[in-house]
Amino acid sequence: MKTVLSEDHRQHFPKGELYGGELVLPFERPERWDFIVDQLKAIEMTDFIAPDPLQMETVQKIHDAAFLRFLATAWDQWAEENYKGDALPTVIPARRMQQKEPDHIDGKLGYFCMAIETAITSGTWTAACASAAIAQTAQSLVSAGERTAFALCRPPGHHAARDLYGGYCFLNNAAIAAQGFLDTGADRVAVLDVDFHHGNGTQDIFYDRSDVMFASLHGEPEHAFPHFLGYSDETGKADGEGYNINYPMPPGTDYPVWSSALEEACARIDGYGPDAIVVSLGVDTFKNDPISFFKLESDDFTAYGARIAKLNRPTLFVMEGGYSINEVGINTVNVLEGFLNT
Ligand code: Q9C
Ligand code: ZN
Repeated sequence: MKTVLSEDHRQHFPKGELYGGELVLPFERPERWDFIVDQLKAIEMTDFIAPDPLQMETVQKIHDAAFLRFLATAWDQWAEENYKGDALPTVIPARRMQQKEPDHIDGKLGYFCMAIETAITSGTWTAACASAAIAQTAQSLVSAGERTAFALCRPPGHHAARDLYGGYCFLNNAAIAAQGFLDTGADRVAVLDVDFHHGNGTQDIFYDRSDVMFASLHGEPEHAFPHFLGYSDETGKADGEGYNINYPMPPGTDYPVWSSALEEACARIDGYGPDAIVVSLGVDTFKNDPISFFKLESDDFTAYGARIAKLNRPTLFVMEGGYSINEVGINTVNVLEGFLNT
């Protein structure tokens, strides 16, 4: 199996994340990547390759032009204000306010965010583009006939919508990869999102489309970020009706419960008959994850990797979340090993 990765991810490392009323060391930090790479080296089942240059045409099919312009220029605009910290939003266009992009960076940050914990730094755009290029390159390997590939993306992507960043995400790597499959001859693509958090961005991007099925297993919005999407009655609209499937689950959910939802999701995906599967692979379902409430054990990750392999379709794994630093590598690589050994 090939792993696509880049050192450029280190360019995104905010000094703080807004959490519990404090600026804390970001949960989503470069060290996560090091633990995953170390574990990939330990299992000796993967070759490491660098991404090809980013193909912006595909990115432009997933994200709005104004949003991409904002991400590309946000840091420079912020720097002009001579603020002391990294770029964080303060004001958002809440209910009954105008949805118009302002000129001032303080307004733009709020206009384009879906959550305010995520800071933009001088290197954020470089890292986000490298992350998307990784997903594209890994997708092209699978389109060219590889059974699977691992896109070691950082920053993650599944909370990013057409015109929204936040939840540690800027460009939706999994959505960009799904679009890449379609542009390379696939008729149908399934995105299976196993990150603890609902993939609100991916859902929103494909909500009215039947060429991408989105299935997500996640913490109930009543209790879990992103709180404002991910209910089971969100089934798609227009052409996309019936192609969006959410499995929200309560605090304390363990593998027997989680894996029965996975079983249902797999049955739906099987019935859809996709030409390729994109797995939004977050390992924040782990029992010791500091910001999540599912109870998966490390061995459970191996088991569900094997279950995904039984779908028997070309499968791209795209890295999303997972914040229990010491186990993020083991749990991620367990999924890949479970898949490869099946
Ligand atoms: N009290 C991903 O896993 N903060 N993003 C949650 C919980 C944001 C997660 C705070 C979590 C974002 C890609
Ligand atoms: Zn997550």
